Amino acid sequence: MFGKQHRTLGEFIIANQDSFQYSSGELSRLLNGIRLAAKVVNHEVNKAGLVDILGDAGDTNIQGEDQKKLDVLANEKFIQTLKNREIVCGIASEEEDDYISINSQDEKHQNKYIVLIDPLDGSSNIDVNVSVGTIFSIYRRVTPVGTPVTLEDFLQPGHKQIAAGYIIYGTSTMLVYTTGDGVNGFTLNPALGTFYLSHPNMRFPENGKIYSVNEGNYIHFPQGVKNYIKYCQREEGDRPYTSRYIGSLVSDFHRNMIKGGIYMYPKSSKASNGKLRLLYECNPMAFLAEQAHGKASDGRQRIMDIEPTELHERVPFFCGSKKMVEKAEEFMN
Ligand code: P6P
Repeated sequence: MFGKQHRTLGEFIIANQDSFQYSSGELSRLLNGIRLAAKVVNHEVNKAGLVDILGDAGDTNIQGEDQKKLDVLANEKFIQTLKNREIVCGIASEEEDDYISINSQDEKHQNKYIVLIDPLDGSSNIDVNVSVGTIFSIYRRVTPVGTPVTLEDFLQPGHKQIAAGYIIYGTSTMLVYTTGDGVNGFTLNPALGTFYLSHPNMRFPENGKIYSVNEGNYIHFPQGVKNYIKYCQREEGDRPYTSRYIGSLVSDFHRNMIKGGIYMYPKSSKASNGKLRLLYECNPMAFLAEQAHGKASDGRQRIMDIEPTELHERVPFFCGSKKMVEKAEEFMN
């Protein structure tokens, strides 16, 4: 085990920046900014359990500071890090009604990237000590460099992404991302504050035996979704499958990518477009899924082909092992 020296995230980013068609070092600086913010949020998430010391959200902690909800804090940390490092020209976040335009004071730093983030997905799980995650999606701006960003820069289809990834604050903290050349996973060594390449070239098994859906919504699902769920439960061939649903997209996705499986958040009579957000949940996870030889659709079309119309629009989401997503699509069409 002392033979192969695992590469650190920093070394990996530098080693791969030359192979990246837009390589100008700016994307590396952007990914390094995300790496730093991930460590800061990881620190906050991991001490969240000390409520009596930290004080619950809305209270003041023993230092007399206003205790922030962790998703608000995570949002502030990512935005602050990306602003301070003058790396991007715009940010959109689940926690912000509108996008944030960052006009560089220094004309040589006319940044060309924008970032969309879900700073702390699954944050309702924090109070019960279940893993949560951060999801990020990176595009090149489409409006002229040097001018303030517009909504058009954010409403790009997912296939225009140049990078995407997530941080999972679980039993260990991992950063998993792609720049379009496969998916690689890095595990944080908290003692050193360094991410090491632990899961090179991650791939969804083509098929799997795990399905992830909130079955509490079963009676509200379209008939095709109900039929697929009953298909998963029938004793035939390689079925019944196992049902695993954590309530954190990043955790369910991560487990399914390693073991094989499908994650579903369908539309229902309660939510006509489902719950998940296209721009900063479904598109980045779809980019990762396809780069890991999996599939991501809204039940009919490829997620990354959807032309967005609103910053916070929701879409139905079926994502994971290719053959499982295809089987689910069969039942729905
Ligand atoms: P429900 C968390 O709020 C989230 O966006 C995903 O991380 C998770 O998979 C889903 O919603 C859980 O939603 O309605 O099943 O509780």
